[in-house]
Order: sequence, then C-alpha cells, then structure tokens
Amino acid sequence: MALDLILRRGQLHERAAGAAASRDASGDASGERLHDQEAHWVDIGIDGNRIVAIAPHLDLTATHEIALQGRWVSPPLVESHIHLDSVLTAGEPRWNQSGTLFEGIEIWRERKQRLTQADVEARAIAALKLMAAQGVLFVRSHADVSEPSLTALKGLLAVREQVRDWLTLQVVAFPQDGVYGDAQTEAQMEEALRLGADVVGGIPHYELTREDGVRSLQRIFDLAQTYDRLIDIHCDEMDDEQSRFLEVVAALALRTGLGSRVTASHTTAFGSYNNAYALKLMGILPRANLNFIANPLINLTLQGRTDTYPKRRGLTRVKELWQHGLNVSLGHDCIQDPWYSLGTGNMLDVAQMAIHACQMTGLAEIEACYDMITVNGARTLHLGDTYGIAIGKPANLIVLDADSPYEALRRRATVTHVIAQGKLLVETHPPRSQWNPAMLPQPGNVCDT
Ligand code: 17E
Ligand code: FE2
Repeated sequence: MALDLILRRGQLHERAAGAAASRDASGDASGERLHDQEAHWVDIGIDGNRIVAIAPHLDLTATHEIALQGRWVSPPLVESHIHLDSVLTAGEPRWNQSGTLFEGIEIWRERKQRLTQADVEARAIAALKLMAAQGVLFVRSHADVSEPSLTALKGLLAVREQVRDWLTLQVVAFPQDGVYGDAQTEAQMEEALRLGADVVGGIPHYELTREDGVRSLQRIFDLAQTYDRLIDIHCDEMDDEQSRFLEVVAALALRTGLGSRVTASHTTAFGSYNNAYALKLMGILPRANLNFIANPLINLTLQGRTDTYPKRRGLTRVKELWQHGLNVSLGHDCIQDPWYSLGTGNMLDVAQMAIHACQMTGLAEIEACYDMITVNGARTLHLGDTYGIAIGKPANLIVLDADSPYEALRRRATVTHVIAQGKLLVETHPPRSQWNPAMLPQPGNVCDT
C-alpha cells in the first residue's frame, strides 16, 4: 500500500544543548559530526492527515516523496499574540509619530470607525498567508470588542472558519478601550463570548483607575468561568513601575485554580519593577502557573519613549521567567499597524529579537527562544496532544533550510516546506547568491545566504 507522502532523510532535532556544545568544541564540519547527524536522519510517512511512520529508513512507497537531505524538521511555528484586526493598516489614517501605545490606540480608534467585515477578513487572511508561508500554523489573535457592531470580532470568527483546513486560529475578545471605558463594552464582551470567541481578554492598565483595573480582572475571570474559556490579558504594557496588575492576575489564577488557562501578555512594567518587588513577584508566579507572552519587536520600539538616557528596553523579564520554569512564548503583536509599522510575519525575526534584547545568547537560551515560538506557544494555546511530531499525531510540520534551531535562528533560515494536515501547503526556495564567474572564477562561486 502506498502512503500519501514520505519525507525522506530529515533531521529531527535532539533537544540537548550538550550535543551542540560538543559541536562548538569539535568545529563545524568534521566528518564525525556529519556521521553523528546522519544517525538522526529519519523518514516520515504521512497518510491522510496523520503521521503514520517515523523510522531511519521506511521501506514503503508514497504518491509524493520529498527528499530533505538532512534538513531539519520542526513542529510548526506558533504565533501566540497578534492583532489580526489591525494588520496592514499602517498609515491609515496617519502614521504614529510619537511611537507610543497611546497614540497607536488613538489612531486605531479613528481607523476602526471605517471597519467592515470584508476589510477585516481580507487583511487578516493576507497576513495569515504571509505567516503560514513562513511556517506558522497556529495563531492566537486579539479582536477589539470596544465597538458596538463587533465587526472586528465577527470578521475574525469568519476567518477562523475560512482557514481551518490549513491553520488553527484562536480569537480573543479584547476590549481595547477598557472593559469600563464606556457603559456598553462589558456587555459587548459577553456577546463576543456567546458568538464564539475562544479567549477572554483585558487591559487593566488602560482602565481609568487602578480600582477599575482590578474590577475588570475580576469580571474577566468570572466570564472565563461562566463560559469555560481561556484568559489572555494585556497586562501592564507600560513603563510605569507602579503598574502592578500582574500580581492581581496571579492571585486570581491561584484562587480560581485556572492557572495554566491564564496568560499575561506584554507585562513590560516587569522590566521596570525594583528588584525587591520583582523577587516577591517571582515567588508567587510559579505557584500561579500562568503563561507569559513577550512581544519583543514592538515593545522594544513602543516602550521607553518617555526616557532620555539611560533608555529602558521595555520588555518583561523573559530570561528570568524562563529560568523560574514559567511558560514563556513570543509574538509579533503587530504587522504594519498603528503600533508597529514593520513586521513580515516571520517568527524567526521575533525570536532573534528576543535573543538580542533579552540577552538570551547562551546555547541553551537560544534553543529556549526557539521553544518560545513553537512548543511553549502550543502550551499557551492549549493545543494539547495534537501538536508535535510523533506517530499518530496530525501531520502538521515544517522543514527548515538548517540543521538545528541554532542555525535556523542565526541565519533566519528559509522554511522550505510547510505541511498542514497531511498536505503540502507551501514550498519556498531559499535565496542563493550567484557570484559573477568573471570576478570569482574558482569553484565555490555560489554561496548560500
Ligand atoms: N493594543 C494594545 O493595547 N497594545 C498593543 N501592543 C497593541 C494593541 C498592538
Ligand atoms: Fe497586544
């Protein structure tokens, strides 16, 4: 019997910083290393939408075979935090001149008056295609529910259905202007959950008072329990060291027992807390067992805008959270919108920025940053057993033009193949520079980027 698809001679990464450390010692291209690596090459057999076989040499045939020649096979990338309702609107109606969160919210308030469902759907799908072509198959997106029409939410719920054959999308009911920003938003959030939002969102640091912020969190936890949904709060996205809603989220997670169903996004003020308070907080967080999401591309540009010098990085304590065993993932937050005019949908860019800005430069730390755009994101999204590469699991996987996470991140390697639910979704050829032979006539005038 022929299978549908076999990937031949791919590398399934051994997650051991020790193995890579010996590579550092032995030099790059020793024969021994090559031999070692080939020992990890496998064939992966796919039938229907499942992985049905993994072995060094599969003695089977398939309708379609792809030769990987030692390229690295990874579970798909996970984008755990993005705002798909605002993607691809940078400059509409105007550019964010101050670069602050607050000017971004003002501009979005103007832009969202003109939202139509078709507009939201077209931009969100364009962004998802950009992302999926670069290996992202699982996404959590916030949808602003501050408008009575709930256009952003309805648009993204429709997109969730339109893409479901190739990408899993979760939608967060996110009250951008605050749960108590006006008299209607609280009811709109509940309506969003009735309509099918997967996750309850919040923004306590943007509520009018500290007390409103605390009250909003209590309401969010109530809603999550009533409707049996996950929670993902925009929490303390400020440089104000007095913005301390993370402790409230942690206390609620602990007391309700919701723990790993709760995520604190951004938490940039944590980068500004004094160490005495941070020590206390770090003692509580593992007990609360929250997930954290950092968005290094955007918060590095958004935060620190009121500083002169020294200028804060404005990121949460990614390395320290990771060292304390907490589940941390990374997101883009934005692709070309009022808060961040750049972005390409490439998660390797996001992890690269985390490596630099959070000083995660040790080899185990670099590998941890790869986890933060794959398995850790899967945990935050509660993907459960369906995520990962193993016999019997859904056949979602990607192939990179690299032989390890370290190489993938160092070179921001091309994702050459994206397999979604057993089918080849996208194939990309890595760029290759061809030297002019008149200038460099020796062999080797082709070099990989
Ligand atoms: N809204 C918000 O409150 N914070 C952000 N970083 C974005 C939207 C992108
Ligand atoms: Fe965000």
